[in-house]
Amino acid sequence: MGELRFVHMADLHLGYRQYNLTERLKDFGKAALHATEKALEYEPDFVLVAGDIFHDSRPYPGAIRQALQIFTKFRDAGIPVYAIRGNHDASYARSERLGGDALHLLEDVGLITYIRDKVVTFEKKGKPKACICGVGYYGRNTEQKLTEVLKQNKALLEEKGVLKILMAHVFIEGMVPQYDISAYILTQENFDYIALGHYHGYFRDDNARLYAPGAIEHTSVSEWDDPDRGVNLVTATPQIKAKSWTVDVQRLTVPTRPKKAFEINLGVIEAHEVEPQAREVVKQHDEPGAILRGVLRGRLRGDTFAFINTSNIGTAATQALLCNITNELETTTLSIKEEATFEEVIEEVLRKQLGIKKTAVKTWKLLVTDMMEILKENQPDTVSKALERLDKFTTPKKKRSKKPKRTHAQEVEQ
Ligand SMILES: [Mn+2]
Repeated sequence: MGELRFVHMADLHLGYRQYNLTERLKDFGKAALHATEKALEYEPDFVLVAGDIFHDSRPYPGAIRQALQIFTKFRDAGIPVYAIRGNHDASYARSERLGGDALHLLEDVGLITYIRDKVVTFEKKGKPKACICGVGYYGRNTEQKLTEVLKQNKALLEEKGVLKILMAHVFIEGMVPQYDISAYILTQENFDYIALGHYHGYFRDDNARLYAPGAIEHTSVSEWDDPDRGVNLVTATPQIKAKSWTVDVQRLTVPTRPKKAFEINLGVIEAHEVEPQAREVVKQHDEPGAILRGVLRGRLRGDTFAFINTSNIGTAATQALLCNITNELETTTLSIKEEATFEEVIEEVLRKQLGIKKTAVKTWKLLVTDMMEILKENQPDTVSKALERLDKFTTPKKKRSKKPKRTHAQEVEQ
């Protein structure tokens, strides 16, 4: 009977003009086109798109043109494309109200088969049959919707020798802390391959047959630590008497624009020093065409944020496409001069930061220096020594009455 080969893609987000840059809109189209061309080399039997083809539920014609270009390539190669609705697409209700959505449009021109909460079959001469159960985005109601669809298509899904695929746009357990549906529910029906969308990273659980190829480009900085962007190429082979299928999942990666997040550690610094020092760090990270994100860290002497122009720091990257600078500097109210002694620093901290009275500072300073000395020794009994010292310091000399005095506030409450 032979095997079935298909491509699983998701979250193309066509039309996303990220950072208000047309270059980014082009990037998303380019990445999807690249994945398409790579996929075509493997001559798949069909293609799955697990939601969020478009970034907007009302895609601008420019984004629709990108989609037409991509899906025409599959149609011209005689490869059917099956797609479901993601959370970025119009909701079911809205699509009904307005006479259809952007996916209907792609279906009307014969480029995709829009699976709207139903089961469709893939049949081709000389090839095993496949059943694709597709459920659009319903968030936390996905389980309920899925149960309905499974019930209505019971007979079709129980057919023997058929490759059974479930396609959904949903967060599952293990992907994000607040997931929409448990992995257990999804795997109950013994699907041979569960094609997920919505999760923008690459996710695979071969034992549970759960797969998410991730977004085709980075849609947010939180995804940057995972440079792998691409689609899945799946080969499904029926086992003896087709009671089960083995699936082999390969990764087809797509090159994307370089992105780099870095910290600009400035230590304790005066406001006027921030810009020149940070610019030097930015220059070191500059890279042609890249998207950079620098975070300013350190402590500012005095409350002088008003003097820091973060966009001026970003301009130090002359080759990058974009360099965003986030200011996460903290302030310090300590007015210590550069050449301050250790004693002076401690005194400043005790008085200004901890609000310890001038009269008590002497005793506290003694404790701090004592403790430092003890800890410096690093002897086996260091900790007990330190605790002993601390105990002596904190135990009140006079025994106080156990019953605390009633405050005025407590009296009023009662
Ligand atoms: Mn998405």
